[in-house]
Amino acid sequence: MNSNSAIATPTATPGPAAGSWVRQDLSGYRVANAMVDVLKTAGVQEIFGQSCPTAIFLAAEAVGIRQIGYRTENAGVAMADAAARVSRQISVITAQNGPAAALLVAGFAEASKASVPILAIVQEVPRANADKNAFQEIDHVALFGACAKWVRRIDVAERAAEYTERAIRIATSGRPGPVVLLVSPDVLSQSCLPTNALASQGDDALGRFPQDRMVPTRARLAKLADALLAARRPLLVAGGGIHISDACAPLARLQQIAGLPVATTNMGKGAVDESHPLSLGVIGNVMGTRSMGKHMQSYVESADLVIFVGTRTNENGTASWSLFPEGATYAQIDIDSQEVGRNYPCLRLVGDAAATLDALADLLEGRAAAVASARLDELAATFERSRQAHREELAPYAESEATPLRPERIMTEIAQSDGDIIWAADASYSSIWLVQYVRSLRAGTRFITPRGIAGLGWGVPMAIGAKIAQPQSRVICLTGDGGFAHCWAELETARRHGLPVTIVVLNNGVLGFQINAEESRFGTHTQVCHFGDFDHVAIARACGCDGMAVSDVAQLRQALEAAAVSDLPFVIDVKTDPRAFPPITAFEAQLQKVPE
Ligand SMILES: Cc1ncc(C[n+]2csc(CCOP(=O)(O)OP(=O)(O)O)c2C)c(N)n1
Ligand SMILES: [Mg+2]
Repeated sequence: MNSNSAIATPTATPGPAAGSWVRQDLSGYRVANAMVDVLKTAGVQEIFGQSCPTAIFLAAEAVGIRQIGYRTENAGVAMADAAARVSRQISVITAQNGPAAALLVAGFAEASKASVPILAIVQEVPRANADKNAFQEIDHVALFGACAKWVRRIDVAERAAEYTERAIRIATSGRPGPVVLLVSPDVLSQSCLPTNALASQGDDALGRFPQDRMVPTRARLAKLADALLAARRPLLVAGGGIHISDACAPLARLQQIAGLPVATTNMGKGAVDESHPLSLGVIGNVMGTRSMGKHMQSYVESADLVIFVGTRTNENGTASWSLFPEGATYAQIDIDSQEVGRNYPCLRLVGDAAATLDALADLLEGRAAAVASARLDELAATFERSRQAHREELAPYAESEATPLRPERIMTEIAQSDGDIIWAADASYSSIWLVQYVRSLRAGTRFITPRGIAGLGWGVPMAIGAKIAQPQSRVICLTGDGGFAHCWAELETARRHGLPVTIVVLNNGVLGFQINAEESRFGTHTQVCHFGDFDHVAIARACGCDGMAVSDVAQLRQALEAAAVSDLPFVIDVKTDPRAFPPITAFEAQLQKVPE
């Protein structure tokens, strides 16, 4: 044996591993087909992607699943998130291994906190190259560990369909959340046998959520029903879980039967008709000057029974856990047993919000009429006085003609938009202006905001995702100028896919929240909080969209009318007062400091 032949033995050779650029044969039925067939059965109509893993998209196009080609992965995942929230159907996104996968992380964190089911199919490096510093190789399992509900790699071709179905079931059952399937191109192009079509019936069909609707025990429900009858000042706090569970109708029913005052969190906005005499509006850390919450605060602070439904009882929703009275009795309805009792010792009701509220309403039906009408008699007039006081306090701002325009006035104008509207907003002040000053006049109105983790730049892609899920609705999105800059590129995505959303940019020339947060903590702010002059309409036009720059009320009205009939995405760039900030209670002291 000479020395060369020893070197040539396969085990000793470090030379080219198979995989990366090997020509792949996709004829016949392959793993990609098996996975896509499960998606099709799960009702998936579009996949958010950038053509990778290619085998998935070739298989998807063959069965009529369209691809929405995002410009950036982080925007793509926000689109997928909003599409799932609006359609109550799992969304699917794909990404290449490495840097592309990493850009899904923030969006997955949002979806985890907001309980939104998304399936990410992430390309893995070829199996033969794993752990050799293959191109763009990172540890995806560790990467998604903190933000996904479940992560698995598909290694065996015959089990690809099974894993895909399981991923969808896990994402949509219990507390919904995002999941990841890792699969390499070599596995995707392996041959396999078609599996039998999966059962798909009714509202438990694969891909829909909530997958299962559990209810607490009768004893626990009866205990809460009794507490509700006995309470003098009950309060139900509705979180985003009401929308996830499709529980608006059961909530309205319970409110009617029990004469129950209902407030919402930012995420729960739209859960109730805010013109209902027992609706308190949005509460939490936004109960300062000119908020409805300020005028409802005395009721909240004197509640003797607080029922949380589908809310994380997080910092903002509870004003840093200071808002609700210590002496009150608490009950919490949530699908996630780990959320129940997290921050408030309570009567535990682990179950689906819609099914549990319905079961509660059933128990109270016929028993609560006297209590309900007494409460209505006592509280409706009090709440109406609070609303009146709020209207009077807000009017000078909501009706102001001053320029640069006050955001409250901008809200007055956009709230006049008619028709079936899905509202969307970016993080920062935009979502607060929106939920504070555009009223929900129908239980179930959607206000799509990234308040899971409040990432900047989600608003516009969320609007695009909402429009994809419900093209017959008008979508109006509010965003700050800072947040808009995170995602301009997706205007082109919206135009390319024929998605005429209206985007209102609050152009205050500053990172507004950042300034107020720094002023609050340090009495000063740093130099990068101010932008130079900027032309957002030019950006819109460059992307093939339309737009108008606006600096007064008359122009704003014209722009809103033009946007309503435009068949292009339309950007309204509104010069806005940089001194204005929404009623975040913690910023109250700055009202005196900065004269308006
Ligand atoms: C991805 C991300 N980066 C940074 C932040 C921190 N942040 C929160 S609000 C804000 C300022 C936002 O400015 P703009 O979008 O112009 O809205 P404005 O507050 O001026 O209305 C910043 C930097 C964040 N929440 N998310
Ligand atoms: Mg700004």
